[in-house]
Amino acid sequence: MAFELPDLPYDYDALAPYMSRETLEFHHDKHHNAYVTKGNELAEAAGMADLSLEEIVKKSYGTNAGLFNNAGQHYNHIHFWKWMKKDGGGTSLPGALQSAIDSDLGGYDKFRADFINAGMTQFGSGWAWLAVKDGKLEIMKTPNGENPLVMGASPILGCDVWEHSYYIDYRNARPKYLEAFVDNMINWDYVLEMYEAAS
Ligand code: MN3
Repeated sequence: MAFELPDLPYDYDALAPYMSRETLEFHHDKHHNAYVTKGNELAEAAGMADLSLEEIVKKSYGTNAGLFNNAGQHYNHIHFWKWMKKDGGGTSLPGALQSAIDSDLGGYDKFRADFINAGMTQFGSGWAWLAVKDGKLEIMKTPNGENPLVMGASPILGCDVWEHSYYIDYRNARPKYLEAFVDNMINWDYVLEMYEAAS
């Protein structure tokens, strides 16, 4: 199944001032689009074009770095756009997620600190994650295009910490971007949807 660039689920101005139109135009229209184009070429060349995206991500991991990087980033960005919304973030979590964060991660404040810290300490490009592994929530971080799927876990929330995600709006201040992501942009309803699908 060929990769396709999805439309953003909101207007390009929707996330301002936390994430600008300019960032979304470059990040979605240029960066994500490049993963789609290159991923399709490489999936075709590898004879994997008929597999699902998740199958391609898992099958190419460790065996076809070029395909994996592009397919992984396509998967990550499809969800990344939906993990954000206008007036998102903050502490009003759906009940099921609040309970799981309380029991598995020591409560919201600890989740917030640990998630931001995962993003801050990912050296170079990569992602900070909230994932379900063996029925429990875990905070993870990965380099480049990797994600929890290749660690036997299901991602339910991810924050892109490649510089292309924040350099226009925050320059080098990655912690400020991570704080804005958690406090003002997370779409907890979509996190809940992925949590329920993973549980
Ligand atoms: Mn990106």
